[in-house]
Amino acid sequence: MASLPDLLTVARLAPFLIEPLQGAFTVHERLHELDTAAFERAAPRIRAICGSGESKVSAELMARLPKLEIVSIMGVGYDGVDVAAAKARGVMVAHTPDVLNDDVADLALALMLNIARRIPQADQHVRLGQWPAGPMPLARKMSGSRLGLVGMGRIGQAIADRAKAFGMTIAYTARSARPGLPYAFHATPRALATVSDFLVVITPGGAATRKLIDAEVLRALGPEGYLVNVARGSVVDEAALVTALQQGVIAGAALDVFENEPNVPEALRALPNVVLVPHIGSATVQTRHAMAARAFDNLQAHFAGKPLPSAVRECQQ
Ligand code: 8YV
Repeated sequence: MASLPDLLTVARLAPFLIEPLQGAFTVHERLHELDTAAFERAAPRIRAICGSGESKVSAELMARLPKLEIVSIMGVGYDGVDVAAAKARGVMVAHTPDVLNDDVADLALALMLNIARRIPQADQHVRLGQWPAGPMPLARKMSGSRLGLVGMGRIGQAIADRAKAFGMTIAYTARSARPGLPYAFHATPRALATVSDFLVVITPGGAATRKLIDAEVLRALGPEGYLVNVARGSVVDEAALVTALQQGVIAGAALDVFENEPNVPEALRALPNVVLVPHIGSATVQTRHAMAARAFDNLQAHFAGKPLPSAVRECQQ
C-alpha cells in the first residue's frame, strides 16, 4: 500500500478536522513547536501544512520543508502565511472563504448592538440585583444610524445587507471604489470616520493594513462614535485605541480581535466602554464544520491532481 502523504499541523485544530486528516495523511501535530528532533526527522517528507487563520507559516518554516506542496488554512484570513515565499517555491496556498460570511457578519451586528445598547451591563444590572434600586442609564439607538465599513469584501457586503434591515446609512472605504454597490465610497478611513456612528473594520490583516485605524481616525470618529473590529487586531493601533477610550475621544469599542491574541492588555480590559470577545467571529458548530470540510477538500483536491476549491487569490491562475 502506498504511504499516506506527510502533513504538518501548525495550529491546535479541531477534532473534526484532525480525524479526517488522519484518515488521509500521516499527521505530525505541531512537531515544529513540540519536538524539534522529531520535526527534523519528519521535515524532509512533509508535503502539506494545515493551520488556522491565526497560524504563522513563515518563509523560514517553508524553507525547512523541501517537499512542501500546499498550505491549507482553515480560515478566510491568511495574513500569517508568507504567500510570496510560497509562490516563489511553487507551493499552493488555500483558505476557506464564503462559508463564514454569515457568522462574522452576524457577530459584527451583535457587537454593534451590544456596545450601543449596553447589553453586558444590562445583564449585570439584573444579575447583581441592581434593578430594584432603579433603571439603567439610557443607551444609544442603533437603528437609523450611520455605518462606515472599512473593507467591502464578501463579509463587508454581508454586514451591509444586515445593516440595511436596521435602516442604517451605509458607506465604506476600500482600496478602490466598487461602482456596482449602492453605498458611498470614501477614499480614506479618516474621511469615512467623520461620517460614521459605527466604524466597523472588516479588511484583511497583513502589512498593507497595519495600524490603518490610528489616533487620527479615532479623533475623526469622535465622542459619539463606536469602533467595532471583526478583522484582525493588527489593523487597529491598540495603544492609540486605549488612549482614545480612556479620554472619551470615542464613545466605545467592541472587539473580537486583538494585537497579541490571546493576550488582551489590562488597560483595555479595565475599561467600562468596551465589549471584548475572544475571536469568535466564525465560532459556531455549523460554520467551523463547514470550514474544516473546505480545508480538507482543498488538500484532497491537491493530492488528487484536481483544481483547488478555494486557492487564495494570489495562487489562482
Ligand atoms: C478563526 C479567522 O479564528 O477565518 C479567519 O480568518 O480568523 C477565524 O475564522 C480561525 O481561523 C479558525 O480556524
